[in-house]
Amino acid sequence: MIQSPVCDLLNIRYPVFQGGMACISDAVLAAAVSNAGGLGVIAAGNELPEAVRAEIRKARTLTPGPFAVNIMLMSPYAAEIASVAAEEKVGAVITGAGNPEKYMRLWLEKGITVIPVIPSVTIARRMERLGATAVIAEGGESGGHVGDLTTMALLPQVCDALGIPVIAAGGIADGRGMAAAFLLGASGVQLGTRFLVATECCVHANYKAKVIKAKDTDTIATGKRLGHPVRSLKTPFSRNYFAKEYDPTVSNEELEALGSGALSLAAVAGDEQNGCFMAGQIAGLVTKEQSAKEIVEELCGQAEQLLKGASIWVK
Ligand code: TUI
Repeated sequence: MIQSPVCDLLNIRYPVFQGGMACISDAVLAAAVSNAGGLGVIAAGNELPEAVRAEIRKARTLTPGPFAVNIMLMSPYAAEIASVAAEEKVGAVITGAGNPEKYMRLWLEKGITVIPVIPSVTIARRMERLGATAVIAEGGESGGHVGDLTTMALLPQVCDALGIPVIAAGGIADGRGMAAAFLLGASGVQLGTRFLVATECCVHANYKAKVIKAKDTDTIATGKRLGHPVRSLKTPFSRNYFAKEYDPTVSNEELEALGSGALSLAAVAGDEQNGCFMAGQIAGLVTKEQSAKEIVEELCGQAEQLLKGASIWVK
């Protein structure tokens, strides 16, 4: 059994977080992961604050376990959702795509565990100073909005710099990735791409099929020109976006407009032409749909065996 301080901190059985995927991670998926002993996460994405409140209340009817809300700080509703999370006294708040500094006191005063996603040591240090309970060090292998550093380089540097627990994200989809993250100093892992194909994940069937079919080189990071690169599967949408961002005749406003709504076209409509199918580089390792419980148990079982056997290399 793999146990870490993160399990005690959040009152969970396994130190496994489900990624808060905008448009995708709803109460049903979060509750399934929490019922499996991991930390389920509801993604607020660009949803309206009252829709997020409704998902939180729905999750409470589906699981007695703790779950988190992921607040995407680029959302125009981020401030209101920050208040909803505080009012609803969710077990934990995870933040992404920005600096949560102005909301931290509000959550901490309510006794809410605050876990920012961070892409660098500098930002990680700042979050620890502001009172973050733990951080998620997310490498650029991840799907969605990504930083520059790889998980392999970022994780040990963040672990050395901080005294609070570090959860690893980016490029992890099986027990090997989980064991490697623990050896690099992590005390938990977060997986997005693998949970995209969970039975309980509501994403369109075309999205799951694309992730299952993807191989190692099938993702691309677009949007660097706008300062917020996004990793997604190579599709007509992402190839067209990539070409346009290197075309000086295309304005930043046109690029912004091209990206808007594309994730929901993929997640809800399964639109293979115009949808943005966000997924991580590890998609090639994700080969079948499984229940959240099977995913969590298989992952932790494999990691346990690997960590137990790691001493074979030492003579
Ligand atoms: O947030 C994510 N991944 C996401 S958000 C998302 S929704 C979206 N849709 C369209 C365009 C853009 C986003 C899809 N995937 N991951 C967490 C993450 N956070 N990655 C990087 C960061 C981050 C970046 C900068 C965290 C903090 C930060 O701080 C900046 C500062 O100034 O302190």
